[in-house]
Amino acid sequence: MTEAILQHPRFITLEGGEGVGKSTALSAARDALQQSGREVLLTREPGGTPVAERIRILLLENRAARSDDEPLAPETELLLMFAARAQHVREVIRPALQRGAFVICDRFSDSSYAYQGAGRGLDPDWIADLEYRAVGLRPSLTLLLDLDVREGRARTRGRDLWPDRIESERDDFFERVRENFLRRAAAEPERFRVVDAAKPLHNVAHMVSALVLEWMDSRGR
Ligand code: Z5A
Repeated sequence: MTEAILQHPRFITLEGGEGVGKSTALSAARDALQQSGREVLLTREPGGTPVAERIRILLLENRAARSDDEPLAPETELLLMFAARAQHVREVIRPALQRGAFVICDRFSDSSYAYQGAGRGLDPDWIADLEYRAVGLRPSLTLLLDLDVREGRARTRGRDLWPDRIESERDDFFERVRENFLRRAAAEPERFRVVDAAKPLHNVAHMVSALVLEWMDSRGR
């Protein structure tokens, strides 16, 4: 079924755990792509449109901190991720690709396989079905920033007064997420490039830029 998903040649995603340095990597990827002379759109998930940003609030607000509130069921979390993604693809990503832009998205469906599939234990076949029916689009390049879980969490510790709902998970949840990302990268070496995010920030940025330029060269820019 997933063979029918369109792998768009100008669609790029960034993936990885917490604190891996996606913000710097996004800027480096954008700067490299701008050498093509085309428009480059940066966007993020969950979010990227007004409706999807409202769903993001629902997904990330730390309801456990409020005793009067009910927890979000894993199934609800997955469906909300895909509701936001369907809206984002229809309203922002597809129109940008259709007008000839490159689109770089901070997280996409691989995060759902990693967090809701491996992290929460939901069936990956269900996720594949949602990906096929509600999204129908895949990146042709995915940069996976890989880092030891504890090191990533140490980088973001203290940044937020209140960690969001997913950030509040335990280390073993994030170990499953990391392992799933790496397994997906090994299964699809043509699409994924794994970047060692333990290196200093400027090295990570340089590596991302080199990988994007190499990828553009391989497809004749
Ligand atoms: N999620 C999901 O469950 N399912 C899905 O389908 C999707 C998402 C799409 C999004 O929240 C959450 O939603 C995310 C997954 C889930 N939850 N988690 N965890 P977000 O967008 O707010 O969170 P994030 O994507 O994880 O972002 P982040 O924690 O901010 O990570 P980052 O973007 O990689 O971090 P950064 O801001 O670039 O760097 C963090 C800090 O580390 C900063 O102070 C940097 O200066 C420092 N840093 C970064 N790199 C280095 C290096 N190389 N050396 C030293 N210090 C560094």
